[in-house]
Amino acid sequence: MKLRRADFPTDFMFGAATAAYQIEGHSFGGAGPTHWDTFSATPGNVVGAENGAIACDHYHRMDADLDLLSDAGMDAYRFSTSWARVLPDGRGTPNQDGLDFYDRLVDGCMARGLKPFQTLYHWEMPSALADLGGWTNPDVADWMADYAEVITRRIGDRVHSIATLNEPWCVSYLSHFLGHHAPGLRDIRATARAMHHVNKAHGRTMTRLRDMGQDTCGIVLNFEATQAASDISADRRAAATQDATHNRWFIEAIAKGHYPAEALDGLEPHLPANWQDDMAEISQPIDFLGVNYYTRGLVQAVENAPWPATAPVGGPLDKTQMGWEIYPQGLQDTLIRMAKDYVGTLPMFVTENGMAWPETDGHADDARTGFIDSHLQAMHAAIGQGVNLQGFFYWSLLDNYEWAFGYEKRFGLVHVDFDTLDRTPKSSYHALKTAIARQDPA
Ligand code: IFM
Repeated sequence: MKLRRADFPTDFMFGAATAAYQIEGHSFGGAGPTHWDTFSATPGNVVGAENGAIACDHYHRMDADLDLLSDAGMDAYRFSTSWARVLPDGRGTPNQDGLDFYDRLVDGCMARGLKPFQTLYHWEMPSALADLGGWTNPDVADWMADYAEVITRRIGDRVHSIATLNEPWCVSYLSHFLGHHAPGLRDIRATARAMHHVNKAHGRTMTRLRDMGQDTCGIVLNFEATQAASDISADRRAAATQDATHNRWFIEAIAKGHYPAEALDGLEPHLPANWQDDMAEISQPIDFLGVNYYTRGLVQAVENAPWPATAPVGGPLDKTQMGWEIYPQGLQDTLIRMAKDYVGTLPMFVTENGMAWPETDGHADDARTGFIDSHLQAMHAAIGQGVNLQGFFYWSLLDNYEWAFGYEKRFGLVHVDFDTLDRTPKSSYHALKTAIARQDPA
């Protein structure tokens, strides 16, 4: 890799990220059912109808996994706590085994000098709350704040930071409009409500965390480099619409207290009554912004179609195993845009960036090393242009459950054999370890 730790600011943190349902093994330790258990059990939703019941068995292998992070010389670990592991029915009586597990996880991080970056919601809605409408129910904001309080009482004294949600666009639009993720809806009213209620839940949870005296609280949003497939005005309008729903809806609500007009064009009739009353709580200050970035999105207009009247277009760039174009310039542009248009000098972290790549003999994955290298250069360039970027988390530490794609798409720095659950660091793990090694003082 071209860049080394010494090329980044002194306190810049390098880490890796995971999420609870994707690695823990949800069948262990008294966790309650989630909407991903039922979505994956419904034929046609998930490749091979695979689920997170065993996943990487991180529940029983946590120490070895934390060793992988510290052995690589990482500074921080981004993980999520599972709502349904903490509160199996979503509300009510906590699961002591679940609380104990996260207590051990945070202690395990501290013992290894890893800063724990917690995310409260990384996609597994407890089934009992999904039965009540999940993200379409306005009460979800209070349910989430209550859950945040329970887990924060247990580990809030030791976590380095708390993100309320991971990728609200996926939680709402991808899951309620495009139907790709649980709960698998394709309904504009449900979408508009979910898109507003995730923001409301963020705001309500921030209020609760502040009441509890927590600092270093923020949110993790996912961005794509949205571009028109051609220069014709209809395609440029399509790109503006997609940019509004994908890239602007959440950050604009949080940083400015309003929604973009291009998104309201289609969604406003379906928003809950008096949604404007929630915007003040949604737009309260955050302490950091997490940026997840993977690819660009080329988009074209679709004639005579209902809003948003857009369609994705395949691009010519090299692609990952997901079929996503590799476009590091988009990460640099996104970081600069966030700083310039929304958050100024607020600390930012690249909380996810990585590539899926097929299993290879001997776990040689030079393509992944090149991907990391090019995206580190994009981050470095953004810092050079004044962006207050304070860290980078590779997605993901381990090959894991890639949601609707099951276990086929491999994002890990560390290979997981899903028969034996053996872990083997890939060549990208070793390359990153070398790049971030601390130099001995001369
Ligand atoms: O695996 C996901 C993760 O859960 C959220 N961000 C994108 C990753 C890759 O698709």
